[in-house]
Amino acid sequence: MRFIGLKSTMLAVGLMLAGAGHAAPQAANSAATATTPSTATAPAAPAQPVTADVKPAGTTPAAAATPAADPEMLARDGAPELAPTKGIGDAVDGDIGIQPQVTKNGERAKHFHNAILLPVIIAISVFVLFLLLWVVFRFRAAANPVPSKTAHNTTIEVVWTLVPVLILVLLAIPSIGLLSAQFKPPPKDAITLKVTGNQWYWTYTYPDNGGFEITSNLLKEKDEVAPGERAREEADGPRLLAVDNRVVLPVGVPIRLITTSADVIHSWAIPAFWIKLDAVPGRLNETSFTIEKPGLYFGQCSELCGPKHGYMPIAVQAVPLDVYNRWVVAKGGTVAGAAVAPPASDNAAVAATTGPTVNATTAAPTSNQAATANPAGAGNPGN
Ligand SMILES: [Cu+2]
Repeated sequence: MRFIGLKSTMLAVGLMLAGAGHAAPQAANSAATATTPSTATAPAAPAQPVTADVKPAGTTPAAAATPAADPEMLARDGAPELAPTKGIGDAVDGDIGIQPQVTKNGERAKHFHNAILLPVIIAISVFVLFLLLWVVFRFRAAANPVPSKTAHNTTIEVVWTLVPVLILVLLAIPSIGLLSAQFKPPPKDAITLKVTGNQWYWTYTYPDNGGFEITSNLLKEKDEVAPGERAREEADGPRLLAVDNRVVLPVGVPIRLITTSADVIHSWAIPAFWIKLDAVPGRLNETSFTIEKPGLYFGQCSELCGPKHGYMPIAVQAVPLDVYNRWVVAKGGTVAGAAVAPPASDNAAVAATTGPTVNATTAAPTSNQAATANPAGAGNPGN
């Protein structure tokens, strides 16, 4: 009977761990729901983005010096010149894993995934596989002609119920902490970026900077553009990810991200930020993040939104705060705490005198669509 008890114990442990091995990834998935960036295309390159002159974290918009428009700083779309860095903010062929993260939550999530979830999942899977092979060979009919008829063992049943529960609880603690960090409200001095999904392009509004708006379309390839239309170049970014107007955001300053949609549900996702937020018509979704490193980061719409869903990429350019402020002014926006004389916009100048308060958003959006001649709202035909 002792031998039968031992066998039963081993089988029970095997079954128990099989259950835990199945359940653990589910816990991981549920923990990361709503904000898990796509991991299928994740590179893990160590290189740093190229931009120098990083503003220290924690600098607030109000502390900014008076910015001045600097046309020489600007690339064709009005954003500061910055070419993509291989392995940063984008997928790399053949790589697996999660992209290098440039937000605190992203680093935390990546660590949780790599240092906790993966080892637990692998250990359980390997142990269960070992037990299965052991059972298959040791207790096959030829080696074990008279099988045990043991049916119940209360101790084992309690163990194989409690141990998986314990494993899940231990995984849930860091998981729930991460989930709550991802939805922590932004501080009052955060800069707001309002993202509106459209079929099939994005519009971005900067309500804290005078309410100007930019429209971001996919840059088509040379053989796809109409005469006079701008085609993608290498410095713009990879095919299907490069856009005509990049979103420019400051480094080290909390960003309040608000998403909504003008038509169907889209999802604004940047893997390097650990951000994925649905854009739902008639609703505002909100989250926040702080970009820690300057660079160019790419993402895509991550909610099936129609036939051209794959042709509405996202490109975020993270720059030091003073560069961001100059870009804002060049776009006709206003900068907090600074007397600004933006070009060609009386409304923006009025907003500047009162500061970027709630009413600043009533200023008419300033058009900036000269960069590519891609008409706002036209979307892209794709391929
Ligand atoms: Cu979409």
